[in-house]
Amino acid sequence: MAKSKKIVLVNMPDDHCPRDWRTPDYFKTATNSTNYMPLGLLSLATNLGPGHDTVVLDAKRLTIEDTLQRIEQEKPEILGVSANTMRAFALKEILQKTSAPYKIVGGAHVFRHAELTLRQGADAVIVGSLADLEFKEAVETLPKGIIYAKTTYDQINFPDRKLMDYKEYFPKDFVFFKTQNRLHMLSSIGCPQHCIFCNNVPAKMQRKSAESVVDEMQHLYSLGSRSIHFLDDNFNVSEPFLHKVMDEMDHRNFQVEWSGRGQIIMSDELAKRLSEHGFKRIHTGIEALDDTILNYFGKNSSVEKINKFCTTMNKYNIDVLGFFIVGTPVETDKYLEGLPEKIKALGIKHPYIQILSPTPDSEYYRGLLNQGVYKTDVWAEHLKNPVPDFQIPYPYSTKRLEELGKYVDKIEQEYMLK
Ligand code: B12
Repeated sequence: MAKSKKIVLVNMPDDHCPRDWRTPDYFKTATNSTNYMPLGLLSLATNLGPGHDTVVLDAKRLTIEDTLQRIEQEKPEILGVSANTMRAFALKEILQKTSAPYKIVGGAHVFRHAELTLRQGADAVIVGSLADLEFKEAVETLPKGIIYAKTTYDQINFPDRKLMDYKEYFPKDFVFFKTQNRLHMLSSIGCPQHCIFCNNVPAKMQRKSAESVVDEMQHLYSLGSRSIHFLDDNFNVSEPFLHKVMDEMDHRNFQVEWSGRGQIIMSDELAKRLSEHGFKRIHTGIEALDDTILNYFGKNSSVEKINKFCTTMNKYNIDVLGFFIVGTPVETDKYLEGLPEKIKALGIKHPYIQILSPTPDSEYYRGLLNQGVYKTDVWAEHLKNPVPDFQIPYPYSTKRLEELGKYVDKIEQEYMLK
């Protein structure tokens, strides 16, 4: 029998992360509203199984200093770090200021920055959308360098929420809507869309089996959750899949309130059945109500499709939380002026408006670089030598950024005070 090891699995603190102007101010104050459980770390811990002393440390709300201290207190033999590119400074600090003899990194960041992560102090990185089997193996063999993961959903168990104090994640503050003990899960990974502002990793779509999806829903229900959110990249790409999930719910006579993050294409038939199965809300990237802007984003969408979608959702009482993006070079003042009324006319209950931001590795950022708006690759420089509170210069005028900030807050407040 292999020797039991002390393992700490940690994600990235938000502390000193790059400033981005995407999130509306009022939303930032409601810190608990996006307090999701760290499913990647929980998945690794679940599939590692017993036999090791594993600690899952959710560092999102900690300072970097506190995170370093907590890691050091645990004295791990293996430190597993989950990283995304917007937290490059925290990642570098953790890699360089902790004393664990073996450090391994996974998550979205290493898809494109594996070598860099090794140079910054990792012993190994695992590249892949699911990496549970490779991690389990690495705990025994302590490999060095880059490992490409091939784990698939049918080889692993869903994350066991009981490995953490899950009640801590029941929402305490509510921004848009109130739910009872809402917890989240994923039924799939990947998205077939190629929107220019997204820095998603190039993942082939993978879905869990319908049985496993309902098993996970029932796991959350058994813990007291009465509202389950599917936080997939795009949960409703496959209608036959969702029908299978609902067949399984029927088969087990299982009912719960649920919601999902998906796209604006949905048949009347699916919407009707979802609504009959307790589905209450869809979170979806509408982005714009103008075909020129939608084309600019590379969205497979149009105002006509959005109208049809909203009509269907309203017909079946499914609330729409619509993400919008303003600040493209192709939008006009007239468009911005008319946008709030158009949102209302569509019956969109919760608009979430963000300002277009050149996130690292996105097509939008690369375009700005090619056009010479940025004279040097500012993200590459930051990732190489990350600094605290990094702020990428706004690609257009600062005055424009201020105007957009006021515009977004005004609309959001009107909606919030409603
Ligand atoms: C849910 C989610 C969130 C949630 C919850 C995060 C949490 N508590 O875990 C919230 C809303 C808080 C969030 C916040 C952010 N997110 Co987010 N998020 C996601 C989302 C949709 C799903 C992640 C997930 O749970 N997957 C399911 C689990 C089981 O898989 P996983 O986490 O990927 O983990 C597996 C593998 O990646 C790997 N792995 C992961 N970590 C590790 C560590 C080790 C040691 C090993 C070996 C393997 C390994 O093994 C895991 C198990 O198989 C992804 C999109 C996606 N499909 O990945 C974006 C995504 C990861 N997020 C992203 C971003 C940009 C952010 C923010 C920076 C946004 C912002 N501007 O603030 C913040 C960062 C917060 C932080 N402190 O780190 C980007 C990252 C892009 C990039 N290239 O780095 C993604 C890809 C979305 C996107 N398209 O832009 N996010």
